[in-house]
Amino acid sequence: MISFPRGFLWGAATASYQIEGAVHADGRVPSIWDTFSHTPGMVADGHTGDVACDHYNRYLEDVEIMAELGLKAYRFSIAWPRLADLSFYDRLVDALLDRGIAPVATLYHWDLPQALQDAGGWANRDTAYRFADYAAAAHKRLGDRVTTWTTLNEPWVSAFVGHASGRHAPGVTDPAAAFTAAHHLMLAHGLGVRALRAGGAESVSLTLNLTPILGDDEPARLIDGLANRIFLDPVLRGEYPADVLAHVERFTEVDLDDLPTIAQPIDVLGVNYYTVNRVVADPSSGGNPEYPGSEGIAWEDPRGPVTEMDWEINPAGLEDLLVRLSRDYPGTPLMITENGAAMPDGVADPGRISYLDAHFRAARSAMERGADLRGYFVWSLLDNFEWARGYHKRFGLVRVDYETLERTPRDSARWYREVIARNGLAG
Ligand code: IFM
Repeated sequence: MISFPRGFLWGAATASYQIEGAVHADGRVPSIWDTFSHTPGMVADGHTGDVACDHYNRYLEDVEIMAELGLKAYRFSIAWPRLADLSFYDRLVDALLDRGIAPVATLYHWDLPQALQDAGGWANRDTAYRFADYAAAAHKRLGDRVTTWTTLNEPWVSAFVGHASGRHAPGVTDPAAAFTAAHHLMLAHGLGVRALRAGGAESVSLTLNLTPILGDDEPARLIDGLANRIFLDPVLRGEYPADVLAHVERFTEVDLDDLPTIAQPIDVLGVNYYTVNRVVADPSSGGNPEYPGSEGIAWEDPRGPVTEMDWEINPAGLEDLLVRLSRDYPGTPLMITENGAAMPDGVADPGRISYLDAHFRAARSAMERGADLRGYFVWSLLDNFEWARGYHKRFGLVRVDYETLERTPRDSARWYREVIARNGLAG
């Protein structure tokens, strides 16, 4: 038996636009993902989040499923476009607490109100201040019951997939805007932390998607800078790494006076881990638009088995990442806020079970090597709207039939229930 420390926080995660639906309910205003998904050609088969899993109306059933799984915590995001009426989250949080499940709230999982985008979005510095106001308001409403708050989910994706490759909303393809957005997202995080602390929040965190970059030294160093250190260092060390800053300044200027605000102490770093990337020097390569300035670097194909996203299955990458974080950024407890796999549809999902089993073991090994890991949230509780890939990619422990909206726990859900119950893995 491989056991985890007492109190290890086993959970599952979702995000507002990916599951809620009910996009016109109770005064919700449009978000950039409403606009983007309704723009022909941007999302596979024209899928949108209009209905999604209808979690907004079926949350009680979903909380019941969570209770059956024995989840200790549930990570969800609050939709900024619902700021005018947050009563849905009151109901959700109360239902979770009734069943002894700790609510873990993320304030921004990519659904920026369209009106803010119309004023410049994350490329506009003012959006960071608007975020802090929103954080304060959400905390005022829910902070008596929600003790764990995350400012942003995966700012790398918002900045670079949203503004460099344009594969995600708002669909901008401007490298300078992408670097500016990255900086403003970090400023929003810092201002948000301050606002949450001012309201008395107990535990405040940021969630980053961190991707180990393997391959030739020089290209791997550059891409690691643009994928990982560009957020880790400003937030946890109060500085841009010199190589990253020199790279950013090729495209735009950032206000370094913001760094003390960005580097507000946090209580936990959320880590979203799915895969590794492999890069090599290749003078003929035009680079990857998600990493502006990566001309001369080529991305290699994944090695070995992949998930339905074509992402290499590499649990050792998670172990190394957790050990690296605890070595390079000591003193910040870690939480895996997302890990999971898109697998072929069906209720039997042995691939997902073996993916999770291998990653749980990797996390446990990292803890033995010194990583201060406090919990693990599986992505995702439910099948959901996988952004530009629509509903084709299924990440859920629980299957969703998009015709009937019926939920069916998969084999992996039953397996996860056992893991949680014994706080460990058999054998
Ligand atoms: O579905 C996404 C989630 O919104 C953010 N992290 C990665 C997941 C899988 O792509």
